[in-house]
Amino acid sequence: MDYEAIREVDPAVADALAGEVDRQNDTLAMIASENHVSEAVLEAQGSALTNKYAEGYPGERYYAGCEYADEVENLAIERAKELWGAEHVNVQPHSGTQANQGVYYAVLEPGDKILSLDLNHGGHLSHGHPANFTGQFYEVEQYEVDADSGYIDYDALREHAEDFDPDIIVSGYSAYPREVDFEAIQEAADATDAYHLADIAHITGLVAAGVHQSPVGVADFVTGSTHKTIRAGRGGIIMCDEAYADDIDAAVFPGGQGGPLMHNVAGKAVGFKEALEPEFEAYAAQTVDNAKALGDQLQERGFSLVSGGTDNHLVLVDLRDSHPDTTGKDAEAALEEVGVVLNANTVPGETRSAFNPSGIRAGTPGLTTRGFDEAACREVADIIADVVDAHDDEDVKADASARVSALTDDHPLYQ
Ligand code: DSN
Repeated sequence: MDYEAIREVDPAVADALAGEVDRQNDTLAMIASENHVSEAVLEAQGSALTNKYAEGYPGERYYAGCEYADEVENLAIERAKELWGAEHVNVQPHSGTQANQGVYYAVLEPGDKILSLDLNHGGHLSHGHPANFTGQFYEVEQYEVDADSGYIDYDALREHAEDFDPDIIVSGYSAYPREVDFEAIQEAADATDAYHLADIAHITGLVAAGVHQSPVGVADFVTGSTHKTIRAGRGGIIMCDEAYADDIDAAVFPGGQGGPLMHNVAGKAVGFKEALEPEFEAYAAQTVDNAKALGDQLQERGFSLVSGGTDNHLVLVDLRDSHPDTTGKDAEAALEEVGVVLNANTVPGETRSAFNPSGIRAGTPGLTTRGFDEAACREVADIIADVVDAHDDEDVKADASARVSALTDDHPLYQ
């Protein structure tokens, strides 16, 4: 990736792009929502389809010249149907948040009621946070994880639903390390005659590979982003039964978006094809095994994990017991210095702020893409523990940096 054409026009951007490739090669991408797509997906996203306007859907566009756009979008749709088993798929949302917006716009009126998980407990901004349009256009109440176990309390959720009588219940989370029981949430939705939106943004790849239960065929709507565990082109996706197809398509375009980002749709198509290969199941299973190894070793080293472990691709560390004077931002900054890139995160019962919270979230999708196994992830846990234990000690950080370099050298990424 030498970016020759860009360099001729714009050396400053070429330098930044090359710098980003080096950064990804030389550090551990442990932000749980990130991954490393293949060079094939990168090429698709950098293709001439970026020039094409294709408002509408395959075969029904508002502009001429869409034969290749149609071909690519149809491939993305058919592959998504095969991956997740959905009756209808819309691959045009620009992001997971836009996908959620499409569902809300399709079935809710302003002032309708959303019941969703609190952000501090693992939810997402687009599920009704006051700073997001959802928190302003709709009436929102939020459920929480159980204070002692860290697990969703499905009985309490159902009682909350019966009390609040929501129009839609949102499941699927951004910082919840446990398997989600979509059937239990569907029962709460059925009991209150509410729609059920399952936002599987984080676990799209785990669901496609069968290492996490699927909400497709259970929830009314399933949304996701396409660049996280599924490792395809950047953006979002909506899945639903045929009965909702027209409403969802109209809500995405022209309801909420203009022209689809066809170069990203191409990236989705290519990434979905890769995910249909048998190796992808092994990748997804290894991602979960790696997160378990990472979490086990962090616990060995005295760290507290929310819910005591993980069933998926991420661990959520609550620093308050083990490191009461270290904030999530302190840990994030010290770890970034040594090449471990993860994010400070709020934890259930948060006593600090969203900007400087009490936890860190760490995921294994990116590490697994570059070939890390459980032993390598235990070494990563030891590096994290050493640095957080002594985040002002320059010798410890120098040693940690060298160990990160050894790991990245052993697991090359982009050439
Ligand atoms: N920003 C993503 C995450 O980190 O979970 C969600 O949109």
